[in-house]
Amino acid sequence: MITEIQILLNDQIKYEAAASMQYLAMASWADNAGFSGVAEFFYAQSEEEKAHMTKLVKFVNERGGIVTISALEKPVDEFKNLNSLFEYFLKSEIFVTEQINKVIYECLQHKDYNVHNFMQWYVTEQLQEESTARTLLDKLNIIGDDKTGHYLFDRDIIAITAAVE
Ligand code: OFO
Repeated sequence: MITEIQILLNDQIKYEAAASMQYLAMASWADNAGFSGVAEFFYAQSEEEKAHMTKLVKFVNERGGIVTISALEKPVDEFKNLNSLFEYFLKSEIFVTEQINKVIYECLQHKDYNVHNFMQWYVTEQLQEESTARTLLDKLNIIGDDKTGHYLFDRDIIAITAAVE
């Protein structure tokens, strides 16, 4: 495996792991704040990111590359309210998309069409996750500070998410 690509894929493994831990922290925040629907949403997101990480680890190993598991920074675990929680979600997803674009760019530079092809799955996934994050944030912006609105958002988040996907 081309060294530059291997470095980027190992970075990506770290970003997916960091996203998993970040969403776990967000799930826990929501759980504590009494938003059980939002908590379930982020527990599930955390599991998804872990699966994305493992998929990359397996791919690098299958291709004869060397996987490096990096230490992670402590995730952000304090949020002012639901809006700031979902703003952070969107910000995290945008960051991951940018990193995936870097991998894709590098694959094209090195004509590594195998990794390029593998990464298309992540491109599609990011598109969907960013769209989910934007839809949920739009809804929260409409709700504003209304407590009843937050209650209903928490109750309906799984249904809203299913509608986006
Ligand atoms: Fe790994 O899917 Fe988003 O970040």
